[in-house]
Formats: sequence, structure tokens, C-alpha cells
Amino acid sequence: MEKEKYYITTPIYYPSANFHIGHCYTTIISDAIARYKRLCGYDVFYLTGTDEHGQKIQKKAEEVGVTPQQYVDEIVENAKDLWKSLKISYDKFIRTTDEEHVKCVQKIFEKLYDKGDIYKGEYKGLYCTPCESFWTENQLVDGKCPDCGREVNMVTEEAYFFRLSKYQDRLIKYYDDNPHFIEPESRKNEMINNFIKPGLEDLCVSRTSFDWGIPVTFDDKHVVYVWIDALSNYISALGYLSDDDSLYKKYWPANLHIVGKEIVRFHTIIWPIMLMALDLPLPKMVFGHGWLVIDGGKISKSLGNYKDPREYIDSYGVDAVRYFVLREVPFGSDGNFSEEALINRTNGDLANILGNLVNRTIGMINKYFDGIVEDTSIKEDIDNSLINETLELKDKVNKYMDSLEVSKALEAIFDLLRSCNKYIDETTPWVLVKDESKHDRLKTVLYNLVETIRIATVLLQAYLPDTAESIFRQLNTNITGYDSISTFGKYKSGTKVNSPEVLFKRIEKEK
Ligand code: ME8
Repeated sequence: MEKEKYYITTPIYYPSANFHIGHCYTTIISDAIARYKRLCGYDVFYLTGTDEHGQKIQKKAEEVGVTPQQYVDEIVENAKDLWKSLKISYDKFIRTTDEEHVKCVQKIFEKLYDKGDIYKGEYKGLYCTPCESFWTENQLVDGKCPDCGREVNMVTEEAYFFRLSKYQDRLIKYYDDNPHFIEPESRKNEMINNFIKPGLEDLCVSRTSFDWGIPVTFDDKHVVYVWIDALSNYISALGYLSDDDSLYKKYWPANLHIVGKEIVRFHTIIWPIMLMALDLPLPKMVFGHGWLVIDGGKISKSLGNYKDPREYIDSYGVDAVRYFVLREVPFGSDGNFSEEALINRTNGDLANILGNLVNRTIGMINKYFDGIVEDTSIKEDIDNSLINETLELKDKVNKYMDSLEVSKALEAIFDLLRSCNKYIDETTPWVLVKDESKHDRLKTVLYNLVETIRIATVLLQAYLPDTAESIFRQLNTNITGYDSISTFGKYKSGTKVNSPEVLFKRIEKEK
């Protein structure tokens, strides 16, 4: 049977030498979802990349005395390197300077122009260069950019416009007919009340004041507005309007665009209208996640609270960083980041609950039975209650992942691991071992622990890939598939476990 497809994207990142832990949130959460869907048997396509055009990049390149292309070529490696350190399992990395992307955007612009949805006019407006956004007087906050608080400049130029206004009613109808298009719900209300109800104005979609952008083919003093360029990546990456559009045919529409809350409006207003104008199907869901903040505020180099995420990976391990990010930020809201909170999570959940459980279990099997795990099949009430809880895990995690409550999915897994530690305390293996007649009972206890750990680890693969690999190695099992967790007892009785590996060391606070 052909697998069901699942297309998930992150936004494409502005190339930067200074990515911080907040930037990693979007890619880590998308990665966990992509890995989870692959585990469940979907044919997943996970896209990320870089957004490389615009005045901001051009200025930076000028500052350091290189061409914009040289500037982005060098810096884009930083993103790829960071995603590699974080074990981000993307299927494609798109750059908006890729030739196929450039051609695709040019064709999209031509199509919309030919259709009359893009027309030529004159633009007069207030422009925020760092945000690449135009604002009206009313939208400013204290006369400054409402997004970043910086100065805006009055700009007048000949420009092309995109008829957003024409599609306003269709967009509202689409929201109504597809109640899960924007998640969480609060973001939808924000879009309707703040942007759509006041009336959509046509959008200025070309620039003549700088040239680091995709040229408009029929009027080459204009370059395409970066957001039109950038949003198109979700279909250009699949070969839309190219000689080979097989990926496009297979994967579009996207199942999920994961984006930070500040760019929800581009993804739920401009992007769906572009697709409507192109007569293409719309993505099934745009999920606007919250931010990682420090003391309630932004993470930034100038505020002095910035550290390269690779420093945390080096100190605490990649899965500690992944776990923190996935566990700490609840569904859609902001989460506070501090190194202390990262250490607390690592010690509390990863070292004390998971690490300790695996270590104790493997240690006891090696010590009491020379590493051999045997199931004697005699179950007591206390066993059945652990087994039932274990068998409920798959559905629980599935329910949370369906609603993108990744943090709750992890919480459910760790609740089960906690129950395992309790099970050890209650069955007291160290007492059973002293009485030869209780050795069969002891074998069962250890088997139940191993099988429960295995089942939890099958699911953990989505979130903590390195840790899961190490646990499977310690358990000496290759029964790691999603199908193997619907029944209890797939771990082969008679298997000899390997020697223990330290999963997470407790971190001393001084560090
Ligand atoms: O917006 N916490 O790129 P970008 C959580 N190029 N997420 C954060 C964050 C934080 N503190 N800081 C940044 C762009 N992010 C555009 C996208 S898509 C067609 C074009 C997230 O590099 C941010 O919310 O500024 C976004 O999802 C991602 O990092 C990239 O942001």
C-alpha cells in the first residue's frame, strides 16, 4: 500500500552568523513532528532553508566589502552546520538564490501580472528596512515600526501591487470553512481583528531602491518583494512550474507550515491569497508557535543574553537541548529560557528519571542474571497495571501529536518512565534477588521494565534520536518500529543486554 504523504515546512531563515536558541525552536519542533510522522509510517517531506534576498542583506554585504552572493554563500553554511549539530532531519534545504527558485518566482510574478492580480502603480509609504515591511501611519507605535521599534523612513517609488483586497472575502470564507487552518485559535482571531476586518489593502510587491532581489522579468529595474520571493519557496522547492514537478504533484498542499507567531500574518494572509490567485490548493494548517524568551524579553546579542546554541550542545549534549526546547514551551505560548532551567530539566527529567531508570535496569540485569532477560509470563496486579499504562502510551502520544501538543506528548512518555521507577521501588528487586525461590519473579520484573523502556524508546526516537539509539543498543534490540508497541511482549525473551552507557550525567550547578 502506498504511504500517505506528509509535507511539513519551517520558515526559511534569514542567513545569520548569530543564531540563538530561540531560532532553534522552529526547526526542532518541526523535526520532532517530521520524525514522529515518519515513525508512524508517513512518507514525509520536511523542508527548511534560507531567505537570502533583500536590502538588509545587501547592506550587510556592503559593510564587509563583499558581494551579496559571496556574503550569503559563506553565511548559509552556518545554518546548515547548526541544523546538523541539532540532528535536524530535513529532506531538502532550499536557498532563495537557487536558480530553480529564482525562475519559479519569476514565473509566478508573470502569471499574477498576466492575470491582472499584479498591476503597476506608485508607492508612498513608511518603510522599516530591518523588517522589510511597509507600514501605514496608524500601524506605527510611537512613530516607530510596530514589530521592532526602530525608525521608519518615508519612501516614494514606482511599484507593482498585488490585489489582496480582491481576495478578502474568499479568505474569510476559507478561514470559516477550515477551522484548523490557523492554529492556535487565538492567532486566527488576531488575524481577523487586526488585519482583515480593518480591510486588506493591496500589497506593494516590487522594489526599485535596491537590486539584491529577484528581477521582474518584464521590467528589470524592479526586484520582487522579499516576502513574495520567500513564501514561494514552499512550492518552488517541490519543482512547481519547472520541468520536473513530480515532487510538487506528490506533496502539495503542505500539511503543516510551522512558523513563529510574528510571521503568522504573512503565512495566513499573503500566502493563501497568492495561492488562490494561482488557482492552487491551500496548505492544511499554519501553526504559529510562541517564542523562547529570556526574562520575558527577546534574546539578542545586543542585550548580552545571547549564546551560540552549539555551546549548550557541547556542554549538555544535543538531546538535552532538544528536550528542553520541546518540553518547556507549552502549546502555542512563550517559554522562558535560561541556562539554569536547561540544567534543571536535564537533571530532573533526563538524568534522574530516564537515565537513572535505564541505568538501574541494565545494571541489575547484568548483575543478577549475567545480562540475560527472560520473561516467565507470570504476571501480578502490579505488573498488569504497568503493562496497561504502557499500552495506553501510543494513543496518548498520538492524540497530543495530532493537536501538536509536543510538550504534552513528552510529558506522557516521562510519566510512564516515572511509573517504571516507582515499579522498581515497589517490587524491590534487591530483596527478591536474595531469595532463590523468587528469581522467576525477579526475571519477570526485569522483563517488564525492559519491555516498557523499549516501548517508550520507540516513541522517544522522534524527540531524542541519539538517546533512543543508545537505549536500543544497551537493550540489544532492533525491534524499534511503531507497529511493535501495540502489544506488550515483543522484546525477545533470552536476549543478552549490553553494558550500560551513561545517557545523561547530572550537571553540577556551578557549571
Ligand atoms: O522570519 N523563539 O526568518 P527569521 C522562537 N525569513 N522562535 C524564534 C525566536 C525565538 N526567540 N527567534 C526567531 C524569517 N524565531 C523569514 C521567514 S518564511 C517564508 C520567511 C523563529 O530568520 C521565527 O519565529 O527571522 C521564525 O519561525 C524562525 O525563527 C526564522 O526566523
